[in-house]
Amino acid sequence: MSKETAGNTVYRKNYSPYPWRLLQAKFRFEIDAETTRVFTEMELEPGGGHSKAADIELDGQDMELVRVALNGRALEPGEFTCDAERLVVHGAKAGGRLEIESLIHPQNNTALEGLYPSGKFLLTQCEAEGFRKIAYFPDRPDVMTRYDVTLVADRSRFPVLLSNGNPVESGELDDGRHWVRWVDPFAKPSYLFALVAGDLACVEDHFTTRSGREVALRIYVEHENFDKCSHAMESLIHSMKWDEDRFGLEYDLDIYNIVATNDFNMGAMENKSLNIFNSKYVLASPDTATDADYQGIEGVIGHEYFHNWTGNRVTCQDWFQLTLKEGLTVFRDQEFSSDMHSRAVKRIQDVRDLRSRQFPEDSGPMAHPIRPDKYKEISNFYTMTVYQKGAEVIRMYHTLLGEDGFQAGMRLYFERHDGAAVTCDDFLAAMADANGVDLELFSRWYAQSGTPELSARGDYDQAACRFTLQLSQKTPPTYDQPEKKPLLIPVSMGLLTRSGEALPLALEGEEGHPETRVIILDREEKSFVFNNVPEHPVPSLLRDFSAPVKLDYPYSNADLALLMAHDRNAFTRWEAAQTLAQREILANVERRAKNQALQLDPALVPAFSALLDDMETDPALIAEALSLPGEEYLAEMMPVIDVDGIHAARKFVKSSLANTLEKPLFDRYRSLLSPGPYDKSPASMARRSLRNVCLSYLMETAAGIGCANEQFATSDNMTDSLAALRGLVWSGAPSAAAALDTFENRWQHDALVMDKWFAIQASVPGPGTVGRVAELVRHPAFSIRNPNKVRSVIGVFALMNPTAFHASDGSGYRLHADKVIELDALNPQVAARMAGAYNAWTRYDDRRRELMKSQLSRIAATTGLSGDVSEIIHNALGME
Ligand code: 0A1
Ligand code: ZN
Repeated sequence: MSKETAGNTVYRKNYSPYPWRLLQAKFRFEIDAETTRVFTEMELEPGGGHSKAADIELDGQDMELVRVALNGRALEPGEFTCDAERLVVHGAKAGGRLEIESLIHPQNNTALEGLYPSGKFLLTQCEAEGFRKIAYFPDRPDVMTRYDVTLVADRSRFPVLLSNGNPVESGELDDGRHWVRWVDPFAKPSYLFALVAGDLACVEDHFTTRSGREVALRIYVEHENFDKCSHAMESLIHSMKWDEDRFGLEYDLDIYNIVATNDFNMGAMENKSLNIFNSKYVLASPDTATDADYQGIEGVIGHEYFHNWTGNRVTCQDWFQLTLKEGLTVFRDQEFSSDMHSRAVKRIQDVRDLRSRQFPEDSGPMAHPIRPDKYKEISNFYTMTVYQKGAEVIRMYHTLLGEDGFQAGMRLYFERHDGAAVTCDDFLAAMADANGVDLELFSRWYAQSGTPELSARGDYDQAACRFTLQLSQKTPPTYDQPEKKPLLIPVSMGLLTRSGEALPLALEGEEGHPETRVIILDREEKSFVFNNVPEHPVPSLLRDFSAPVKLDYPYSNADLALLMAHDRNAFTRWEAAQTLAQREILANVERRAKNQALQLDPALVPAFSALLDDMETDPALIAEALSLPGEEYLAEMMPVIDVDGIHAARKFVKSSLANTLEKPLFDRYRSLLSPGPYDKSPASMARRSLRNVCLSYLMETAAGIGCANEQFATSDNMTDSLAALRGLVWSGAPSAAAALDTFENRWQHDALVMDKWFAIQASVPGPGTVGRVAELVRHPAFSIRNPNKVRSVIGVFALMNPTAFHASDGSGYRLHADKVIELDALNPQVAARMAGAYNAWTRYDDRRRELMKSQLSRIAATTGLSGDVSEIIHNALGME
């Protein structure tokens, strides 16, 4: 990827292949925390795009170069140049064997990219461009080669030495060091390289693939966590089985290693046969992990495992294609979780997440298509858009082609591209060719940013028994793209009678489909005429959220109540409840702004009360329906965000419902008490989920504190303990401080549980939390060097607690900016995530805009600001 730069922006259109073919890469790492010596040996020959005069350009950062030799001859100064970003070997002609010796200093690496320390061990993180901090190398995903890696280290400090592939040899040196040689038989790009060295415990199991390969499964953790790996191991086994059953994909090596670390910038990393995980996504026991943690572990273990085919066997040509592996792999992990648990609940949770985090990204200064056209710092593009909207795009292929058509497309994709580095266009072509369809129009989803607005209108002709549904679309301009074109939007739908019966769906000239069908909007406007419709129907639209759009249909509240009670599709039933609640909350935001009294539409009460009385439906679904839309999503609905109004109105609606429905809430809460000890079955998780939603409503009533105190005192699991603690702390209960102390005393030695203790306090609504956060960052268990701690305190406060972060005196912004600046000097990637808190700054009132702008300017003016934070801040400032 030639980094043709215009103020160091990288453009997709400037892609050109690497002029050399890399036949082999051999490494010898003499590992030591202070200084690690790296010997690199590469076999190069001219490749596609090679010109005779070509130099050999290698990426390299934060390293010391000791020696370079070509074909056995040490190069003289003048035969190569080396600067802070690359090593260039001049006049390499036909290539040959290039040898390099270099030094790195892992101990000083606080950015957690490259080779770095965590606790008492050393590990690597290479995606996207971290390998260049380990060795001089063509650090780009389209350069794939086989790795032969020898690790040498002191046996007592580093008894475990791991890399990708298989251990083929090992031995002892007479100075107390030992060595292991690992060979990975699969060619791979450098971002999938990993090494781990240290004293770790290993939990082992095995899996037999359906063609009979015996795979050793090993999870490496720090010794004290040895007993917290069983759920991760089970999840891995389930993932391997599921990928065989649903996608026909088998594991391809004899070893699958996972290493858990407390110090990780992201969730986990899919390095070939040596995954590295944030310990949050490995370690669990009922008393330390919540049900959400258990599900998160299953999802992330699945995600990394599924990358072995979608990402590793077939990888990305360049980083603009990131969604090729990420959107697809998120889709696969979503499907895995849906097949393992409730499909409807998973869909609801994913859509909630998309709306509250991806929609704002698309309407803010970092808006980009799922396949971006340019970037400054690639780490800033591991986004909700590339991942979650990318997964929605894959889901639309699935909706359009069906499971069989989709799987045929996947088979063709692997047939054509196994072992190669390819593009999103290649994926689309495989889907189109396998199904004999033209997906030209669909390709716009890759190129266009922004959330499309889908507007639907119905017209009923009684005499002709005909219902006409008129659909139209418009994507508002985004910061990166002023002009938008119509997209291909699949709309899954049904029609309901006023008594909730499903009507057959017969378009003109058709026999009719029962209950659900997918109609396709492929231009700006289109009408669909349904025949034999005996009465004015209520349309059920966008079932299962068949496209990532904002839907507008003029439903009456009665229509919504009907859909909520009778629609065949669980997602649209939930959606109707959300829309009802959202209308009610936004109406109260308006009343409050006009100094009018807040009020609850009495029609809402029976709809919510019916949910509490429903003993048939999955309790987890009822819990979702009772959960009001979040403040971030409500903010998306307002041209000027009224932070305090949204919070007050939402609280008013919740509290009014809670006090009106106190008795049924209390009864349901009581009835859901688990009869026995904790178990992690989906049914038990569903009961806890509904019970704790009831508790959160009850916290608005006189009964709440009593329930929470009792639950906190008697719970045998983290899900219930934490829900009770949150209830007490958020409601400012007299017992809250003591409960926090009890919790802290019990868990002070467990980093992951302490993250929860921090997060609960940083999430308390209201400006008072600014002072509390200032105290939390001074707590001995807090460390700004640890990303999980940063996310639990600064991330929760700045990205998930609007009434605290946006405290009207600007104190939240000041504190946050101080921390972003401090963090940037240590870990730019995580600092850049935190800096995203200002992304919607132009949508607030004048006073807050000014206050935010001055902090943005202060950050921008910091000397030595990283490229990561600079890109985020300058984009935000550029919005004016
Ligand atoms: N490929 C990983 C995500 C990941 C990206 C960057 C990282 O370090 C900066 C780490 C992980 C995934 O999708 O799981
Ligand atoms: Zn991924």
